[in-house]
Amino acid sequence: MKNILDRNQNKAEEVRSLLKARKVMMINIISSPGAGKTTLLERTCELMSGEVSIGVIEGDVTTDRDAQRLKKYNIPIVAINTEGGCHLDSHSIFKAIEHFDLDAIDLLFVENVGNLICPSQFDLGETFKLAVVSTAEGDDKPAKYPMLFSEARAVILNKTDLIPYTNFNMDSFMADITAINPRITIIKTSAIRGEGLEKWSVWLRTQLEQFSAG
Ligand SMILES: Nc1nc2c(ncn2[C@@H]2O[C@H](COP(=O)(O)OP(=O)(O)OP(=O)(O)O)[C@@H](O)[C@H]2O)c(=O)[nH]1
Ligand SMILES: [Mg+2]
Ligand SMILES: [Zn+2]
Repeated sequence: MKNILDRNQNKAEEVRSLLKARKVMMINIISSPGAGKTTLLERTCELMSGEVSIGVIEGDVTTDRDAQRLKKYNIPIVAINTEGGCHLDSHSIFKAIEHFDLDAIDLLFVENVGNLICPSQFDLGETFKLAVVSTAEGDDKPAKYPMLFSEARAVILNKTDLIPYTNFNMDSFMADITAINPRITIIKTSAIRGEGLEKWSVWLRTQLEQFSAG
C-alpha cells in the first residue's frame, strides 16, 4: 500500500506542476454515490461556462453516463472508466490531461468515483479537494469519514430542500465539521432548486483569482 501511495504521490506532483505551468486550476470533487456531484457540475456549467473555460474529467466505475449528461454544455470532457476501481489515481489523471488543450482551460473539474473513503487518500495533483455531502445521507458523515473533510478546502452541503423530510441536524453537522477542519468553507445548496449556487459561484471565482495570482 505504501509503495502504491508513494508512486501515486510522485505522479500527482508531476500533474500539479504541469497544471500550474499551464495556469489550470483543478478541483477534485469527492462524495458518496448520489450526493449530487454531476448535478453541481451541470449547474456550474450553466452559471459560469460563459466567463470561465471549464473542462471535466469524469471518473465512473462502469458507464459513461455522467459524461453524457455534461455533453450538452459543449465543454471538453474526458471519461475515465475505472472498470470496477473505487477511486481515481494520479496516473489516470496524467493520461487524461493529455487529451485537453490546457491553454484553452481555466478550470478543470475531476468528478471522482462516488466513495467517501479511498479517493481522499489518492492525491490527483489537484489544486484542492471539494467534498459534497447531501442532507439525505445523515448529519454524521463528516464525523464518521473525517479524512476527506480534514483535507477539503470546502464542503458543499447539498439537497437542503430535503431537510424537512429527514432527521438531519444542522447544528450537529456544523459542530462536527468545524471540529475536524476549522478553516473549511461550508456552502449549503439545493442543486435542484438553485439555492446557494450564487454563493458557490462567487466563492469559486475567488479561488480562481487567488490561483491565477499565484
Ligand atoms: N432533492 C434533491 N435532489 C438532488 C439534488 N441534487 C441532486 N439531486 C438528485 O440526486 C440524484 C443523484 O445526483 P447526481 O448529481 O447524479 O449525484 P452524483 O454524486 O453525481 O452521483 P454518482 O456519480 O453516482 O456518485 C439525482 O437524481 C439528482 O437529480 C438536490 O439538491 N436536491
Ligand atoms: Mg455523478
Ligand atoms: Zn479505492
